[in-house]
Amino acid sequence: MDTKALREVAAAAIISDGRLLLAQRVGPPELAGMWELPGGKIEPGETPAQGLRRELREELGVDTVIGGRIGVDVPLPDGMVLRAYRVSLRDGTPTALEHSAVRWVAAPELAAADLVPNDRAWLADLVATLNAG
Ligand code: DCM
Repeated sequence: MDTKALREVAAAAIISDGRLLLAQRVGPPELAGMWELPGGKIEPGETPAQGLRRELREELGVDTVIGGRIGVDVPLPDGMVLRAYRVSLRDGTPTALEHSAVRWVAAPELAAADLVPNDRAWLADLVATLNAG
């Protein structure tokens, strides 16, 4: 029997001045060029907030404050689960260190963006959050 806890992939809804940060994937080939909420796998021994802060430092070169959840849990293969968190910037300007580009989008551009399929599950919640701000 497999008693391992679900491995989590955490993704960041970084919102600033009414816009959301999107990052463009470099791979795998089926996702390359599509846009995602940046983040990554939480390592054993990390809380989701610790792991997500680490990933955002590595991927974007920024220091962040991790807030509450947004949107549904998205099941991934291999017993992993993808979860999104609200995030605010504490220091630094997001830079594409591991993506091909980053960009800030307001609600209309978000709705039209070529998002990775998993992240589309959060689209309505993200648009509502941007429109509320
Ligand atoms: N992933 C996703 N959406 C995100 C971040 C990650 O669908 N916003 C998926 C892609 C991979 C897995 O999570 O299947 C691990 O991410 P990565 O390849 O970036 O380590």
